[in-house]
Amino acid sequence: MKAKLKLTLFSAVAAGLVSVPSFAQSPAEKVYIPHGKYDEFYAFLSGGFDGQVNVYGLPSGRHLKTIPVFSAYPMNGYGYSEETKAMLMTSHGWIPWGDSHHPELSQTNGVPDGRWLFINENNTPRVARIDLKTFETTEILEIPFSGGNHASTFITPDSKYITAATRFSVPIPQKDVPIAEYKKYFKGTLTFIRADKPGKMDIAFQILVPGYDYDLAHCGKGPSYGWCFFTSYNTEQAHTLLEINASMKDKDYIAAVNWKRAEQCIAEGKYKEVKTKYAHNYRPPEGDRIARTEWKTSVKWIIPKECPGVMYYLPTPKSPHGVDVSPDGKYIIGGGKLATVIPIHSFEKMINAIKNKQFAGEVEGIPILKYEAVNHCEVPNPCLGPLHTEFDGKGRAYTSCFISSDVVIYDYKKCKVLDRVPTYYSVGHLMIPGGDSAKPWGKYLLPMNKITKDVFLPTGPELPHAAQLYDISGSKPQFLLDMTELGEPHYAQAIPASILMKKSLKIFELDKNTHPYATKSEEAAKVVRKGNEVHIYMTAIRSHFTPDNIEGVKVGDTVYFHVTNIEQDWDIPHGFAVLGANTSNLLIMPGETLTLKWTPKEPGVYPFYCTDFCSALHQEMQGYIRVSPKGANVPIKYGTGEEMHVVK
Ligand SMILES: [Cu+2]
Repeated sequence: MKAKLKLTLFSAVAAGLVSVPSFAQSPAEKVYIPHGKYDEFYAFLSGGFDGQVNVYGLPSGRHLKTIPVFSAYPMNGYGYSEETKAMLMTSHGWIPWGDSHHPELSQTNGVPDGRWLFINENNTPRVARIDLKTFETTEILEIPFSGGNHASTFITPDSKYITAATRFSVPIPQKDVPIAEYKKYFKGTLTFIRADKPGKMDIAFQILVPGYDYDLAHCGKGPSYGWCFFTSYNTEQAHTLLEINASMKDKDYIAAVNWKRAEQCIAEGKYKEVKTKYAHNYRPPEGDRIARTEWKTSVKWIIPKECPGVMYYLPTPKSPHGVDVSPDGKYIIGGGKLATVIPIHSFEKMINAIKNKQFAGEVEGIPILKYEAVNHCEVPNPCLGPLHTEFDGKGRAYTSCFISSDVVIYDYKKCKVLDRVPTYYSVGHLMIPGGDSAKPWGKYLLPMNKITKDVFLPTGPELPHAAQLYDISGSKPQFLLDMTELGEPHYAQAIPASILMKKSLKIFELDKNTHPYATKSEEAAKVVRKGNEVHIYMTAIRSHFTPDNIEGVKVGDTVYFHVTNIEQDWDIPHGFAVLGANTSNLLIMPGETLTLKWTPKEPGVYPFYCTDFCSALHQEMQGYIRVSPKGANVPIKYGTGEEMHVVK
């Protein structure tokens, strides 16, 4: 009888008639992706101090790709090739490193749509756009009048704007002043960047604000559409020993910015056009795919006093870090690093408080609203060191807690703690797929931790950063996986694979390659001397370069290898490296042209080769370039497998 019952239950489960409680599957089964199947989500984790974005599959936790953004990347030559160098240009010169922080997917109606991923750079203030067809960085915009760009790149639900803000206030405009005169000279800026026009990313306006530290942001949606919220700390305006001096006050502020009102002020001419210089770098995703820098020369400043209604301060305990808006747009949650409660503000109460002028004061023309007038509730005894909050779309908020190393789960309307899960250890950001959008997909929770000891095999003084994957689809969160991370992720985003997979580009069409040095057939390959420059129009196809023998280069020449991969098959890149090149290799995708600049110093014969194992005869994919002494009369000669063409 027992056996029969088992069989019947089994058949019912198999037929999908009975839903299996999520615990029926072991954690290992839930993260195992059998051969031939794919992960359910793409997850984009910032690389922190590596300046990149790292892409993982969820739930497997497999690393799929590193997308170079603010740092040069030897793996594929990003930042080194002639076509990508300009991406790293700034008003401080060429900067091949960055500190990437908060990735944000583009949205339509508040829902991630898979067009682009944005991410900010903290150290040299910049924002970037990644095209999710190619998983390549296509655009980087520098932010002037900023001393570190942290509260970025949070997006409006229509992708119209992404945010930026000064983390460190500085003299604005910069000037030589005593640091002790912080209160007199130091200011902050909140920046709104037009983001929905690829290739035309631009600063719409900056709001000049008091000299606090502006930390994180999130924009309103639904009823709070038209507003963005920024946390600030150091309202004490300390300039030294901030760990004590910026922790004096019980409350700092969340700045609520009415960007619709800012747009009105711009339209009415209530702004100041300020001269400056900053870089806008754009690499078109098709055509010649050559990055170029355009120098921008001014921004529009809004002074809050001159644009009343543009912003308000919401007192928030204590040194708040994250600010997160619930999926319905009605609640604004502050994560006060030093607070004993999690304050939840109500957007509706905020609007009423503004209407009824329930002000507790004013700073530089910015009204400070009364805490009691805007606060919906305080979550009591949540955890220690609350930082960031994500949402599962089912009325629950998840806040990471650095000091107590856990994630607290609560009903944000009733302000009632429901559960908590441990992290190993000292969690910073956390991510739920779609967890900061209007419609979270929920399902998984990924706390990202700062300290890892005891989790992985020791690797000397430095350990990889770690994340824990939880299944949150059931009534209790279930621990699934310890994941290693690259760099130090600050925040992440995830989107169902089904949205991105279908638009993922497989090759660049050779016909549409408009690079001026593209070589579309082996017959077209050639070597051209222009004074001291030698341009090599080269093709790569399994398993040879054309030309693979080159002579007539002299010491004192600058050689440009313009290599076109003329393959038109998916997943057949060729690489290119030449002895003595002091930058990087190139990794050239099918249909693409990339250029390596090479300056030989001594006469000799130098080998070059394909760096990407492309076929059984990949090791044979090599060639030689002869370099003669300065003033030698060796003519330009080139060829592959036949008599050399001589250029007379
Ligand atoms: Cu090859």
